[in-house]
Amino acid sequence: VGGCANSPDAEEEPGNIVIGFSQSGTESNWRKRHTESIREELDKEGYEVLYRNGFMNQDRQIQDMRTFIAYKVDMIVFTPIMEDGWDAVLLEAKAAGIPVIIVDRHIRTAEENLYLTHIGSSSKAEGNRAGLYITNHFQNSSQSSVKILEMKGLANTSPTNFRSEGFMEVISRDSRISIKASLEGDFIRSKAKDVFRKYIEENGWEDIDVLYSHNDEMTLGMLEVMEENGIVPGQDILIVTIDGQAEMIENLRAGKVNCVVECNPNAGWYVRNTIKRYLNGNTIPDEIYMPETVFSDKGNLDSIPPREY
Ligand code: GYE
Repeated sequence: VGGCANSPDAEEEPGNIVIGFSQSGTESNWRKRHTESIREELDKEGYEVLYRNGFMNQDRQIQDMRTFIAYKVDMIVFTPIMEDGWDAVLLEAKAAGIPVIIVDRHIRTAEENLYLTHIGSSSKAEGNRAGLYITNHFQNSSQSSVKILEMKGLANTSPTNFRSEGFMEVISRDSRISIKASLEGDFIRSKAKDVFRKYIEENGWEDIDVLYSHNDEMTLGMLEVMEENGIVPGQDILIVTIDGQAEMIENLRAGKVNCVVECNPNAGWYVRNTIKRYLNGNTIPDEIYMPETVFSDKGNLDSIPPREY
């Protein structure tokens, strides 16, 4: 009975499964929660996790994956910082017989079947939801034009591309609504703050009706700039932001932002379940989307679940 090191079942025991987890960085509270969620759930399952932080550097992330391949881990879970540039290392993993699960961001590859599945958000649906809040908000307004300032995340990443695409798809249904300027804040608070401050110095802010920001960290930086400039956030400028960090929910309740489109960082359970099902021989779907919602000043402020990030 149990505990015998030579038991033929020994290899089936979760304790023997080693997962390499390569995270893209620690740029936001959202990201920290994403990392914790995955590590917690894999620990609960008894998997051994080798964790590496790529510190927002793709070369470093590729190096981390090569380390996992050299260690002959059983599976690799990775959050690709950029969309392109992964083919070579994924081919190496494939040649080594190591299945790869991509979490959060999407990749573009020239080759087929380089990974088992993708688990994350539909960034396009998030962009759609952000657009819907705005088109609904102005539906009955007599305003003849609505000008949006878009603060984009990091270029050449799937959340940035899809959040723009989904948003455009919806706002283009109302010819009064348009994007006045798109700035790049890289998903980073200090970067968005600097870029927005410079924008205001050069262009003023009076003709901006709406801020659409691709993540909360950037929005937080921009709120500081608004305060410096005597702009009343949520009133002078309508604010729609993506993620749903605790601090942003407080701002929503305080009326400083108008709509928070949730991006769900709690991928851990889905990753754990997928690995378990795969190891048990089940077929895994190509795409696993996680549930997400919208919180806004249009009615559901009392039903926001507590946030741990
Ligand atoms: O919205 C942002 C983070 O890739 C979906 O990255 C993720 C985004 C998230 O920095 O806060």
